[in-house]
Amino acid sequence: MNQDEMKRAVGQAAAEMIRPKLDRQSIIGVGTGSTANCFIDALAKYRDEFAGAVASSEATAARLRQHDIEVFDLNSVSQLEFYVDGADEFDPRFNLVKGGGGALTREKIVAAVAKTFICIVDESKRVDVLGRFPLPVEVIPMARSYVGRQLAALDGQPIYRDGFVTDNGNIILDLHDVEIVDPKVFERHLNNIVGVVTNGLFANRGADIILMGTPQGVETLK
Ligand code: ABF
Repeated sequence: MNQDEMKRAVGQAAAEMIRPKLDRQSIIGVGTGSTANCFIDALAKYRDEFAGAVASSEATAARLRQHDIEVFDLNSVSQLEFYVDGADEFDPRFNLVKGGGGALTREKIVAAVAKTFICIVDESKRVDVLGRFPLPVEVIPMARSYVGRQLAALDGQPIYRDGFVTDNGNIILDLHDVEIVDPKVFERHLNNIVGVVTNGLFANRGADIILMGTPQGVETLK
């Protein structure tokens, strides 16, 4: 399988994994990105078997609606059994870097509500230590320079994602060249910088299950 086929395979595998647990009241948390899109396309085949979805971005909401899947406001939902989303990197402890697509804040909120986070990736996303992929940090626009200086003091190189505005009206600083040896501590540390809305480390709430596409097929990591 090539990379696109691996993405389609893990999207299909995630839909098949959750399908037996769905009923007409079920609402599913759905992530953002090309792999999550494959999940949406696979899920659409079963759209009469569940109530709808909560989307982690405007782009995902649009794709769900194209498939006639109802999109719910998270505030109207008290429980999500599953959140299915991709990632930019994962490590052996299921810590993740996410947010390459800029949807990290809503992704983190939906993941927080879900009981089970199923992460769908191809094997290129696997690393021993997080940090090869630049770590996205969503920042309130007026704090951009201040947060940039704070991030630079951590040894990394923050780079402003020029021209990009998040669904929440904020900007992104991508932190390059950091080796994240203790993801849980680093995630909390970044959250404590005033002006930071969210960072792309999903360590304190990492994945529960990883479906990893390989050329030979889908591996389930638990
Ligand atoms: C989302 O999509 C993100 O958190 C991550 O940045 C990205 C992965 O994209 P893709 O599946 O296109 O590689 O899940």
